[in-house]
Amino acid sequence: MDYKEREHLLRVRHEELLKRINVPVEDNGIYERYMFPVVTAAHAPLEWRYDFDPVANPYLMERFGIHAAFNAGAIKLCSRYYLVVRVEGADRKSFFAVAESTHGTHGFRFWDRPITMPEWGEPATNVYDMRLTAHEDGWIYGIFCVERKDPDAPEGDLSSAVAAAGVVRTKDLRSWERLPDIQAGSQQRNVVLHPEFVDGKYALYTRPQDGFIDAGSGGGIGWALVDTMDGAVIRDEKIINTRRYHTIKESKNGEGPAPIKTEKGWLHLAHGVRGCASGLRYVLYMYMTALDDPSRVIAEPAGFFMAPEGEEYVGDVMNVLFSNGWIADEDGTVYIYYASSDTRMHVAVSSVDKLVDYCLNTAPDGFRTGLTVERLNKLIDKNLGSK
Ligand code: M1P
Repeated sequence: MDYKEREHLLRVRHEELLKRINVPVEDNGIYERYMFPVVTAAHAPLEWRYDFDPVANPYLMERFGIHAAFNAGAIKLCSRYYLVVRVEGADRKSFFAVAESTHGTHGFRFWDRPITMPEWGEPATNVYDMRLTAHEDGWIYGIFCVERKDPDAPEGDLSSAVAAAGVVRTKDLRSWERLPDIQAGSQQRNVVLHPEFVDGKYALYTRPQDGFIDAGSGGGIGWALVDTMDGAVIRDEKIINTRRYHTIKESKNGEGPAPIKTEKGWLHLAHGVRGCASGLRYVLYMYMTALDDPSRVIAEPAGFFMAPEGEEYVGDVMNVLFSNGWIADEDGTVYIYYASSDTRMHVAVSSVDKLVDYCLNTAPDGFRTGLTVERLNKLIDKNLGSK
């Protein structure tokens, strides 16, 4: 195949992928899972991957490998759905890029260029997992993980790193103002800004951790009030959603996207992690907090809300579902954007009413097997009548 034919085929196939319509395939009453991933590495513009100069690139080789597109923040602006995607190159560096759709479930296209993120302090080795919050102060904030090599790592240790929370703000997702990284007494990942002021302060969901990977003594999802986002300092932090033995969040957990406000409380989506023979398993779970105190948990269904299924199990980091973006539409529809196995983005669709019902009417974890069976028998009794 000559150069021109190959280029034509590349462009036709890419366009087919971008135009692919998505359809729901699973409806468990809580959400509808959709058939196709909404954003993948293959969605990246061809201009990012190929040098279309036949002289400089006569074999039409990929000159820049895009390896994965996952862990996207999400927001709706002017009737359009936006994902700020973590795009990872073949060189293992991730960066942010905006993908836009008019549908929410398909038709996502990356903008022409990735975000050129302003640096703050020591330039980051890697950045990822942005949570977007449209705050009542009028700004859209993005909080993301900033990873730098651990300066105290012993010589020869090439994997120890330090995680901190980077902060940017924008009005249009095009121009980004970088603010100082959040200062905290521990490493932090999965930091999320609450959309409203609480007691006149900015409120953060945090995830203190002893090391880069291990939550260690960090007991779970934390809560901290800070005076400003322009130089935020976490002084007091309390744990509001704890890790627990023999649950889906035994090893660690982390807040997902910014919570959604409902008449009955704040809806939260989070990830829980446990260790098993095949490594760490990441699943999604939900909980609700009180309207008058977003740090007070009022409901938490037992177990996972979503866990990997089918191809979702497979990818760069297996057995992982992770979500840092969802969008609640004006009509109450909720688009849950989640990534599988650190590789691709999917969508599941639900509604505010269904998610509130799920949270308030699904039994909490009893923390021992006898109570699980008791709960199951209650349901069977109700359906069959006790005999
Ligand atoms: O590889 C799974 C996830 O691991 C990290 O999440 P956490 O900090 O909760 O362990 C992050 O690196 C995340 O990006 C990744 O998806």
